Amino acid sequence: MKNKELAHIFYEIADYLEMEEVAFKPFAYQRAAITLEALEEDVEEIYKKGGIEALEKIPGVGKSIAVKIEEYLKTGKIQYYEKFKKQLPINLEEIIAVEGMGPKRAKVLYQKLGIRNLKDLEKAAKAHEIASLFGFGEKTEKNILEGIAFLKRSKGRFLLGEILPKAREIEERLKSSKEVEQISLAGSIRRRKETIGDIDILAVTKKPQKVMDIFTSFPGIIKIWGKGTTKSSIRLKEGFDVDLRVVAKKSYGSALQYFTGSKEHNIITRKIAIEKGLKLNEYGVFKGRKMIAGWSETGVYKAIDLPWIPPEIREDQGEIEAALEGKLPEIIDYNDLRGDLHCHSKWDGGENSILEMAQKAQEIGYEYLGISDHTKFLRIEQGLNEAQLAQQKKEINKLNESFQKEGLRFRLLQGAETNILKDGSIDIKDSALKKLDYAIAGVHSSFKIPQKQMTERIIKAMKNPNIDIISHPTGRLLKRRDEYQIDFEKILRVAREFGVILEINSWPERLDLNDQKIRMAKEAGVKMIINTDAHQKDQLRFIELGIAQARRGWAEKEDVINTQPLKGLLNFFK
Ligand code: DGT
Ligand code: CA
Ligand code: CA
Repeated sequence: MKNKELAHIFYEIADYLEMEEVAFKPFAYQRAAITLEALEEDVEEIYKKGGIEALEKIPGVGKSIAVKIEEYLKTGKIQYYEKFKKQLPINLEEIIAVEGMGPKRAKVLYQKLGIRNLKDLEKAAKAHEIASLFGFGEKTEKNILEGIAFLKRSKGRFLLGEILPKAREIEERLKSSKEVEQISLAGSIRRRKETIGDIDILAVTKKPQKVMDIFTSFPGIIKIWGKGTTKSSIRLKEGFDVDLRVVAKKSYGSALQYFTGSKEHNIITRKIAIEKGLKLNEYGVFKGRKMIAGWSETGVYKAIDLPWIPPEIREDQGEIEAALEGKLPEIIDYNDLRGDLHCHSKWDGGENSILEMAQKAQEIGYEYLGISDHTKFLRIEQGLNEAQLAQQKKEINKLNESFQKEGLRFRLLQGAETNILKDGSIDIKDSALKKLDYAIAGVHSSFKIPQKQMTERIIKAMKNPNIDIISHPTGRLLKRRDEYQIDFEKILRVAREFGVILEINSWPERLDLNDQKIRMAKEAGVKMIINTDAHQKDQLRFIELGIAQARRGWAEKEDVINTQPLKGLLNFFK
């Protein structure tokens, strides 16, 4: 599927155009990129079926972008993009990955200091060559160094949301071969960790040679690290590695248990086996020379007197102790949610109308969907003011009436994602907040204030009786920005006391709260909600990433309010 590659190119074109200070156009390319990135259908299929006209029907894709998609599908290149790259021979992606660096700044730094890549940037910042440039200053220079240090810490790891679709594609491709009898993802991707080092896949086949041939001739391979009959490793052009292991059918369960990890979890399961006079490894569970388990994973756990443990919590964070005591949590299931309360519509610059968002939600099988557009403080996001919220309410009421007439068991709710200003006040009047079905508040500015001030700021918002939910409570962006400084225990106490719900945001870069904080919230008796923050209807499917995170944080169904039917949910907001 070339959707992602095209999205990547269009993002870069948008960056180049922004650099040239071209009006509007960057936005058009960005829109196209966002759509393509989330599009479920294969753009190549769309083109094959309906040609350039069909491409133009993709939201956000106009004539000139459609032509470029066609050019890419036919030639593998887009001249317009190649020209930009030639004019400005820098590693733009690498440089703007640094928090606070944008395309315009990258251009200035190239012109004034010849900075082409991250290494140059770091060298210049360390030599204090940047601070003196017009429009930069010492603070920026310091931020650049901090940003680089942060990037280095997350180097070589990929976002789950970016890698999971690809992993599934590979799995499906192998599965469709009749030689493959059994197959599963393993390693950190099966545990749904928020970032992934490499993809591990396990398969059973009678013809390992043939399966490895298929695997090592996948399109998009840029390197074959190794090829054998039990293990092969490749690198894909997206930059990540995939390991495929072939195991014997009778060892499939134990191999799956072994290669799912985590390593720390496995050390303990192996120890338990030894204490029982058994041996546990990737080939099976053995009593002396006799194999007593191995073909199924459940059987492996059972052989050492443990219940099957969901992969998401195999991190040696107390799961084995809990299992031994029969106190393993019944973690939330991927099918438990009845709706999503954090999504954006066309009203605040999102991609789809409220109706389109609602239809997608119905398709997913939700009972409700909450529209929570940005509010006025965020001008670039076209945030809504009080009057617009009132107007929007009318549209939502009308849609609900029509759903009712059609006999659909589905309701739209109106919320808003308001801004917690620096002093803790909300950018929308209480009188307007009262009229909403619920209100979300989030920090979208002044991230770098001291811990005490940030904590007080959020607490003040939580104490506003009209605020129900705090969105992405720690503000971190994976591989980009650390959490802002807060006293989380204090926030939990206030959330508990005032009945405020903390969000588990499913956006691939956010996954905020993280696993540890989810567990803390659960233990403190604080309710959570899993939302997507979708700005586009296809992004509603990010929800599985948030659910995975909730599972990793041991959250159970009752800890998460959008597992409730509509009535129960609305009770929380009263
Ligand atoms: P990643 O790829 O860094 O996101 O993390 P994993 O957990 O996928 O790690 P990876 O790919 O190195 O290995 C996959 C699994 O194989 C790992 O979760 C557990 C198992 N494994 C690998 N090496 C060892 C080892 O030395 N000892 C044990 N017990 N298990 C190992
Ligand atoms: Ca791995
Ligand atoms: Ca691996």
